[in-house]
Amino acid sequence: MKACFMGLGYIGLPTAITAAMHGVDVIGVDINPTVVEKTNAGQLHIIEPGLGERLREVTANGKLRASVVPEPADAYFIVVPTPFKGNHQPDISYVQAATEAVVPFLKDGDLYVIESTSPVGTTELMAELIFSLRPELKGKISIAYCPERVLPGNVLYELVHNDRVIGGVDDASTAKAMDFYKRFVSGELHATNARTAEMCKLTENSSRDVQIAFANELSLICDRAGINVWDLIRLANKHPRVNILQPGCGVGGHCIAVDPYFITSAFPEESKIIATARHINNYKAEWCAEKVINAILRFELDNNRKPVVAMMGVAFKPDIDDLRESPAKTIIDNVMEARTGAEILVSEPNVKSHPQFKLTPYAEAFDKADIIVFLTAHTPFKQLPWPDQKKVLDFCGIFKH
Ligand code: SAJ
Repeated sequence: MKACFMGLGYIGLPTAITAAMHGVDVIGVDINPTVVEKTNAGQLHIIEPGLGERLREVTANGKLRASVVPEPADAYFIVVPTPFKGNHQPDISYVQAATEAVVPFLKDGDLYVIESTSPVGTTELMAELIFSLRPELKGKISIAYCPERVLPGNVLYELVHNDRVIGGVDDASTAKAMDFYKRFVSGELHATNARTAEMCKLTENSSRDVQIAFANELSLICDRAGINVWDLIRLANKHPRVNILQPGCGVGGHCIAVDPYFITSAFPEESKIIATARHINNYKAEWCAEKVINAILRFELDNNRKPVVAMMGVAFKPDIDDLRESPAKTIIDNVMEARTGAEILVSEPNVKSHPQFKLTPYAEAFDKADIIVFLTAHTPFKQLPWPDQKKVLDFCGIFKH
């Protein structure tokens, strides 16, 4: 079995490596020559625990090679980004480009699978594209959708152990795709059709977005009502059928903050809760920035000088180095743009440098600042003492009670 993975990013590379570890001959394709060079040299271009050793193994034993162009294979996997455009409309141009690149290689009996998060109907659309270019392949190849569900930081484990939902454009395609994933997935494989599988991925992340929005809405209400939201949620969760998530400074990353728009842009009339959740989670970052700006002005009025402010954490969630779509960054930007004259120190213990912000070691920022703003609940921040003499704005529950 030879498989061609189109896209060697956060999902494509670990999946390609996992398939190679399970005996598949893998050709990994990426349009970025640096990614290809590094991969062939056995060097990771992303950060993911345990993946470096596995990459070295499968490049050394020849099971995985990278290239900027596809090669003939038995199965093709589309694992490229699907961002959204300015108006929150999904951009499937990378999926289309990767599909067009493999079309000339497709032959009788091959499998074509999309893993990229995609709007409902994308797999059928790509099937139409393939058959418009290669009409003789109709009924001869298998076409399916199988979304990834892994959590960054635990990818190697989850790629193998998570259940997967697999939906073909027909039953034979579903069966053929399931046969492939059986090679390395020990979780259950659930058969469905392509549209349901596409919607399932969007539903999973939208569900989490809605639940986080509920927690964030509670945090706004509690702030007005003088109630500690962390205490409130802890107590409400003592009910056997209540399980509220944690509020934060917004929702970041490139999945939960993006995927719900794939539903709202296609079904605007029907997706009221999903759209409102997006709105609440985006608003939460603006609300946090307003709180910081107000605290700066209050400090100046009370002390007759401008404060030093520590912005603690830039990553989009705890203990990672990923800053994409981070609400913490939005908050820091908004506070800086307000030009209050306060000295703003930015700390992010998980990265060495930042293209926009000069980073200050977190212990130093904590000591120097008059106002401490916790944006990301990184573990080292939790060891810091409660600062009696300073104003603390804890948006992520470092000091929960
Ligand atoms: N967050 C909160 N409160 C919470 C939990 C999370 O504010 O109680 C925030 C985080 O701080 C972060 C954002 O939500 O800003 C997203 O973090 P996350 O840990 O919920 O999820 P991601 O984006 O790292 O990964 C998600 C996962 N999806 C689900 O849990 C339904 C993962 O399984 C998916 O594979 C991934 O999206 C993806 O690639 O789609």
